[in-house]
Amino acid sequence: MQQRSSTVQEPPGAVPAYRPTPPPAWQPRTDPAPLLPDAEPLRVLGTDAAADADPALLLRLYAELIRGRRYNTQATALTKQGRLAVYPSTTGQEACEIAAALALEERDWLFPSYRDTLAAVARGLDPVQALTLLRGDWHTGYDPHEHRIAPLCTPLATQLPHAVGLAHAARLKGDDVIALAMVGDGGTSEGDFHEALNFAAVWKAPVVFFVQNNGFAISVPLAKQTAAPSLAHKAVGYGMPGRLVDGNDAVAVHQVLTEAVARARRGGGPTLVEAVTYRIDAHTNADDATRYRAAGEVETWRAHDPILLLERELTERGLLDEDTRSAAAEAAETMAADLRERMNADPVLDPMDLFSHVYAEQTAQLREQAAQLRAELDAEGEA
Ligand SMILES: Cc1ncc(C[n+]2csc(CCOP(=O)(O)OP(=O)(O)O)c2C)c(N)n1
Repeated sequence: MQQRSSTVQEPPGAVPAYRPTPPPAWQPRTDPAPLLPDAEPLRVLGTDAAADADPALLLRLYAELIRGRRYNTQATALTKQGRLAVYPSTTGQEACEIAAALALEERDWLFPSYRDTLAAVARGLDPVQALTLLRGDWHTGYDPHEHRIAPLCTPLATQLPHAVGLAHAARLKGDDVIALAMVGDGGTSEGDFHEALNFAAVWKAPVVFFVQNNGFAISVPLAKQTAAPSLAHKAVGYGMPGRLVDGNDAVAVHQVLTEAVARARRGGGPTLVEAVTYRIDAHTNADDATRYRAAGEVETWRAHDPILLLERELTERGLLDEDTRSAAAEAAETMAADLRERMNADPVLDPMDLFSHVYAEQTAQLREQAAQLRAELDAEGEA
């Protein structure tokens, strides 16, 4: 091929010919390779790595999983008795819920979705308070500041920008606080998910985004939701690491979340964790999952149950004797009996509470409506 001369002689007085100059050498702004998730979800249980797991942690996870499963069955039963308006079960997802709670320090914040009451309970919230919203009672049901658990968010993914704002503010103030925000696979299609990830990465906010990919957004399977190689891959586009983990392996989820929290705490910025799990029950008690999925699929996942996986490991290491089993079962039963009894009592509600805690300062309209309700209640009282 003929080479072009770079030293063309211009005739005197001629307009210089246009000579294209090469653009500055292009470099990726961030090397994407270290941000990419592993090719397969991380597993610890049933692998050689399980031998390194601390027995105390395994036993703690076991007791929490047993209690978590019992909490799920009890809450579901309460919907059938009309004591709970709606319950989005986390049966089969307990490893994710428990690990999320255990990965945080007391001073950190949890940002749950409507499905994550178990994570709140595992963090120490009273189960009755955790279920208040789903019962249709008074506002959030607990003081978010006291427990460092943000209100359960029903509008999908709205908890994510809240988490970023809190974590960024904490960092500006010099407070050692991490925010862990939970979201479902469907929630990753919301604009709030993308905006939250973008701001978090640009600001290096101390946030962990924890996606529980349970296969479905109500009846919509993941394949109809996204064409991405995995949800963890979405992290790379924002410049943060994406991690993929087996969501039914309590030890693996605990490990990945603990590492992501530690990274955020030392100023490394946000991480997106995708836990691959499965929603064993219907979306809520108001949904019929048999209309959109085959029973065989559910059975395949039951064989990969988080409790089964952990029990196998504990048994192999000689850590699961009868006493341990019955102590865990008894503690779970005590919690369920207490929950049942307290949820069976009709709550004493003051209709005037409708107007409390809506705004820091009540608006004129709210004051007017409150006065109207007060007058109606007084008139009823006199009748
Ligand atoms: C902004 C918004 N759009 C739609 C809904 C209705 N909705 C409630 S739950 C849900 C599915 C969410 O699925 P996913 O994020 O995968 O979480 P999962 O319920 O499986 O935990 C939808 C579409 C909503 N709550 N908020």
